[in-house]
Amino acid sequence: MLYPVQNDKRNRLDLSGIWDFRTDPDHVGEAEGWSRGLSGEILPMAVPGSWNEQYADLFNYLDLSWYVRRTYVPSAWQGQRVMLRVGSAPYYAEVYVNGQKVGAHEGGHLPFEFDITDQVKWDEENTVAVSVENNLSPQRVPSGDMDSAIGAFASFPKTTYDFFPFAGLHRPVWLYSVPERHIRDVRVVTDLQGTDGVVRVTVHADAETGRLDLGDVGAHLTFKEGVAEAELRVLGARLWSDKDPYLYDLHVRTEGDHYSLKVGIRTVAVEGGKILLNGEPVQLNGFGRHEDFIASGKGLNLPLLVKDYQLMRWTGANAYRTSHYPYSEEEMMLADQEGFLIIDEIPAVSLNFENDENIAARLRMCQQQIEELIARDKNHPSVVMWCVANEPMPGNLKLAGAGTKEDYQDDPTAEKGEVFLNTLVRQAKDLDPTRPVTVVGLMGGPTAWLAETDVICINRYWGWYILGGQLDEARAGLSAELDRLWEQFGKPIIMTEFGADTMAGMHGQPPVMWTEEYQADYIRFHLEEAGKRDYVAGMQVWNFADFAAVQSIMRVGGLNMKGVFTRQRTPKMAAHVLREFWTKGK
Ligand code: GCB
Repeated sequence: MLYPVQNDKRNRLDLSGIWDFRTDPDHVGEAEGWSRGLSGEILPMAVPGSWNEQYADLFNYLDLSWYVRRTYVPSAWQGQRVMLRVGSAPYYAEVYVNGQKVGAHEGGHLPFEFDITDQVKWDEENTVAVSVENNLSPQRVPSGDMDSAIGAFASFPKTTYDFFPFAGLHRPVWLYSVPERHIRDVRVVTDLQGTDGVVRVTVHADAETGRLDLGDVGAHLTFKEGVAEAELRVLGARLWSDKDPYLYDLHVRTEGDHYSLKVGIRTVAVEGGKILLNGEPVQLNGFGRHEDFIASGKGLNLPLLVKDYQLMRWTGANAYRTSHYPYSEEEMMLADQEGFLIIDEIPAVSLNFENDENIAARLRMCQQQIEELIARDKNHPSVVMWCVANEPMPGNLKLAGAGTKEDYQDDPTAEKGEVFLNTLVRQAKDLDPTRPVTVVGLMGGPTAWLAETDVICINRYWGWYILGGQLDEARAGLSAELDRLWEQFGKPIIMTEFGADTMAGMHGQPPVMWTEEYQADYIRFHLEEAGKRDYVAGMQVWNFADFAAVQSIMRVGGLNMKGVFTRQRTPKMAAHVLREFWTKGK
């Protein structure tokens, strides 16, 4: 799937703005023809945006809702195929044009589109309607409405994770047009030979011939059954990296169509305890994050993106993980431009393996999400790794355990989880053999679940969920565990989460939990221990900023406060500690 562009052959019309909105808790909208227009209690609702943040009354509402907008389609588009594209609509959406259903999509955070050429009216306004619901269910990914989350983790809404399950049209809705005979897909894989960059391009198009141009290098394309391949050699290429994120413009032209995209020439590899970018060891230092902000919720918020990148750079970070779902395409493009190294994650957070019917449903959804994510993000130089699951959960978790086979010998979910996760890892490797694949492991979870991954990614809360308040003991526990994992796997280790909830403005001497001093000391000892170990290939703090959480006794004021910035983006003391470590010598 290609990101829609505006150029000499293609058109794009952004339908972002204020849409008509109405909740449909009784699910009568379809029968009553709401797809042709809403009546009754219509609310103005901003798109992109989460409805939960825009109206206090809708904060906890996750059920069916309708968005409607009217638009002309420019007459200049006649003769082209007209597409309707939705950037993200968690979780299940149905799309209508002029009252006719054109398609449906399941799963949030990834785009989907339909060819609506036959539905378009050229001389009058068209009605676009999208119904969306984000009901929590054990058969969805991520899952919810399960009884497994009890005790301290019981939350409202009843999720299996702690971020708030925002709902709505989170990314722009676009109309776009392409020539009748058009370019359907472009795949770019880059390699290095000496100082030359090799750019292999595969184009899928309804065409006989075409052309590639990248700077002053070009190639002719000859299509066979809709596919053409060519290799471009860039002599003395300027490589893409976190330090110099240089991008070339690649133009693909066929008889009737034109598509262009940015290309970063770079390689990623794993060797022993190192991750190599262009053959040189690189550290992935930064954060786990969330798409989250006041008023916009999980809605695309461009000024926030720019600000967040600037703040991450200020700390010295060069990497982050799209915890716990794919982020917007605009975010990925900014990462290409700004030189961030991304671990790109599907929405598989807190999978469990306890009910065969649910497991089968989740596996299907994870496989769909991997396919859609790789189709969407495959050409971004910033994406250096795929992550197919965050913290899959064994039935009988040994929180502070070593996660050995013996620890889990009586737990049937250990085996089921292994089969499930290995299936996902292999799928991602088959779809994209050019990038490492990982699973982010839960503290105490079975380490066997990580065996097929290329990089050992671990979330650990030494000094928070265990040994809270005891930083010296926590440091010893962390050190021993890191060395044990290195011995077991001999692969690079990234700490993809470590963090301490911290109430901004709360101070203490001695530094006790929740104070800024505690978080600063906690992060300092982690970075010190990581710095002593060559095989640690990155430290990613949980979290970049405080974020909206489900309500529970674990989360003060509805926030997870492990951010080194507040939700409003003011730094806590810990942000300065990161800056001290990560900008040293720069
Ligand atoms: C985790 C999860 C993350 C939570 C975090 C926490 O392990 O991956 O989603 O927010 O812990 O703060 O508890």
